[in-house]
Amino acid sequence: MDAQGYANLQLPDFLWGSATAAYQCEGAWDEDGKGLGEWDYFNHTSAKNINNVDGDVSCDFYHRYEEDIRLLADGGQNTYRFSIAWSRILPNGVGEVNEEGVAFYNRVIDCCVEHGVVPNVTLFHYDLPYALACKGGWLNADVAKWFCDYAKICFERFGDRVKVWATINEPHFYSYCVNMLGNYPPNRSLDMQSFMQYQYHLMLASSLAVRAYREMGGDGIIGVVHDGGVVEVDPTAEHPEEVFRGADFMANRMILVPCLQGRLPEEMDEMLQKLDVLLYRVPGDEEIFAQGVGDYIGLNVYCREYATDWRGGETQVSANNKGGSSKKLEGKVIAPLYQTTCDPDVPRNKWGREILPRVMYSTIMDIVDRYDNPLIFITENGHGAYEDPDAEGVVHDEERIEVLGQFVEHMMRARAEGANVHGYYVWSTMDLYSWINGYQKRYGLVRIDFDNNLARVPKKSWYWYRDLINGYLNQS
Ligand code: BGP
Repeated sequence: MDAQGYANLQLPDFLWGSATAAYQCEGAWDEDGKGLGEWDYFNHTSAKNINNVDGDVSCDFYHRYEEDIRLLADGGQNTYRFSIAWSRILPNGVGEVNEEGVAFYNRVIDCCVEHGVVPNVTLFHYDLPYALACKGGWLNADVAKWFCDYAKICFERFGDRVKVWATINEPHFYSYCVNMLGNYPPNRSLDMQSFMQYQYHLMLASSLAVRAYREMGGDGIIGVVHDGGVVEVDPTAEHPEEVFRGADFMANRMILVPCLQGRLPEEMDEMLQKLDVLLYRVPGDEEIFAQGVGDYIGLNVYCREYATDWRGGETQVSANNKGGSSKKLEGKVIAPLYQTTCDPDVPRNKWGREILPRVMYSTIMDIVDRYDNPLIFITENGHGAYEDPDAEGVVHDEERIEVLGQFVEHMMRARAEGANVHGYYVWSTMDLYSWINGYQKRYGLVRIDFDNNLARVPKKSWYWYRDLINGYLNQS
């Protein structure tokens, strides 16, 4: 969708907001008819829940959504990105609708509308119903249809008020954590075959839902949210073009090409052969991809993929799930395509991720140049930290303000140069459950006191963001 297409929608010229996801904030894990989710099961039973945390209560958004949405609106934000828990709508993933689940999201959406906040709704943010996980989840050949049937229910029930939809959050990173890192359920490690099959089915499911949305006469926009990390190649690499091609295929193109161009990447078969992967596809899939082009791409911008030549080792991956107590950095070797490397001059957060705000600009411009300047929303951008409040309970998160401020400047620079960017969402609206790391790693604009009745206290960054939004709105 081009700039004129966006202008024709009845949406603010720029969406300024923040984001959450159902499992990470709702709590109420077994209330009002909700079915078991894969994360409920994993966190309650698996030894691989290494930090021994869960989302059973979390911020209790399920009961306190009004307070959270009011705070968001008071902070000048005109949009809220949240996700729907599939197992609240369909406790078994398919079949009977749980009306109490529908009623909850109706309340949330109505509350947004009452506060003049545009709801931006993600249909799947990592939380598969357990009943479907038992049937192989995203590896099952029927999963695209299951997802599409669920999506259609959401379009029907909420589409009168929801005009911005995302099908799936981070198909690439989700598949990577589930199948390669093995830190998300069902914890497969270094399973390249499943990693690729997952992405394929996730994008097929997404395209099927996009097609269904149009067939149903949906009058909003629908796209995919990608963990958009631009590939940058170490200047000392011997084969920079090959490294770029391999890393970009692995990190981006299985998602960007289907979403923005309605097909599979032309290099896919060649790459899969090198990776020794046999992808299962059926006749008719290509047509679904062709008919399921997204209206926009959502980018969750945190860091880049900093790549260099493959040095001959076996495929391996690592992540830091222990925060400050670990010396591990994020990294990977993807034999025989490339490996990531470390720039010692770039600062890192306590979980080993680079803090490099300029990647916002390069991530956006890379997509502008190579995918015909599509409509873009920055659907997440955040800074994870350990935080302590002062005596009044206020968090002085100057570091977050500094880092996010730079990210926003780089986004605005891209916009000034013609990028079709129309939205920015801070991750996260309030402190919430961080996958694997739990409640120590905080991203929120609002502090949640998990030890004191889940009290909400805006952080310094909440005030900073409110003023920043006002500043930009007054300029336009
Ligand atoms: C994104 C996810 C979010 C959120 C964020 C921070 O990949 O879409 O759900 O969790 O990353 O990640 P983490 O909490 O693991 O640091």
